[in-house]
Amino acid sequence: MKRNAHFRTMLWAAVAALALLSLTAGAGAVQSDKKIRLLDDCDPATFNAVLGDGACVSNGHTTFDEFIAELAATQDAHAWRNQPSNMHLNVGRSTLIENRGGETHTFTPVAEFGGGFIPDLNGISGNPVPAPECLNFGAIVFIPAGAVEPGPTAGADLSVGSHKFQCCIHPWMRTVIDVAAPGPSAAPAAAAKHDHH
Ligand SMILES: [Cu+2]
Repeated sequence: MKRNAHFRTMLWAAVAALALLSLTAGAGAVQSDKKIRLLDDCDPATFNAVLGDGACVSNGHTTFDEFIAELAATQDAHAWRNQPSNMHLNVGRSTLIENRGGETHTFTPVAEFGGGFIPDLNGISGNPVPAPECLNFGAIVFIPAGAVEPGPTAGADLSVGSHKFQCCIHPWMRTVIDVAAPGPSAAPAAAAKHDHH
């Protein structure tokens, strides 16, 4: 089928890029890291039949047809999601990105949410225009199933403000990280303490 061949081509490109990047999985987890989990529920038999061997390596239960049908109906495959989708991160705090699914995902910073690099999934999920960052293929970090990668650190990688991240394969998988300015909440407490006569 035409669509299947197309999926396979894109997946192969992703796997090739992954091999080039040779990421360091499972790098040292520090206790203060906040975790962001990338989740999916791919059924290996049906996903691999469409996408090729190794595309889905866990034991999920959503068949490829069910995945496509849910996307077509709701523009969202709910089991494919980032947890959390919103996070407050204090300055100095670091993150870990943990892929708990069976497919490869990305956690890519974008100026604005948009589609990823797989046109079929963009169309069916209602994200027709790719985020430019997802077309900058050499810079995309692929996180294979089961891998844990160091994520951004507030204050170092992320300035005070709001930062958007999405999967460039499944563009409805999104997280917003808000970094608050350090300190201001201490001021009212100090003022209140001073008011004692
Ligand atoms: Cu994904």
